[in-house]
Amino acid sequence: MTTNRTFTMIKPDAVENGHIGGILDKITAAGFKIVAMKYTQLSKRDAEAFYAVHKERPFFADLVTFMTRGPIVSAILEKENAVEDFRALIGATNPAEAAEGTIRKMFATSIGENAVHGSDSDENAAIEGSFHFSGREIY
Ligand code: RTP
Ligand code: MG
Repeated sequence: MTTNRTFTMIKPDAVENGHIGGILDKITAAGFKIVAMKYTQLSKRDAEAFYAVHKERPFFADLVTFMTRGPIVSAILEKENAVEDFRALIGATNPAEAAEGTIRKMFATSIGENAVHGSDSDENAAIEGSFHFSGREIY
């Protein structure tokens, strides 16, 4: 297994509910190293571009409204098998279906407001990481 990277966001619901610390604890306890991190807020244009793959889906407008309504924490994480292991750590998209002990089971509210994002492939991890961070912000 090779060490690689994934990209995550702590979404506005989790920030509003005071879960930044709890989620970062779970991430670091699972062996992920934070190589970039910022506290920021997405513009409508940012969110539409970031989630462009979902633009034809019925939930797209709600997703953009949700993701722009308050600050997020975005980060690049490094670990062996990072993308797959992080998807396992966050759990299913719908927290009602997420396994016990996963971040979404512990901290998410609903299928739409589900606390965290995790990249779904190495290719998307690289695209999403460079969408949020310049080379000088990654250590
Ligand atoms: P993410 O990209 O945020 O890590 O989530 P995911 O892969 O588990 O889910 P995806 O299918 O990529 O959906 C992206 C985000 O859109 C919102 N969503 N709402 N109301 C709905 O039925 C619905 N379905 C998806 C969620 O915020 C989901 O994480
Ligand atoms: Mg996704």
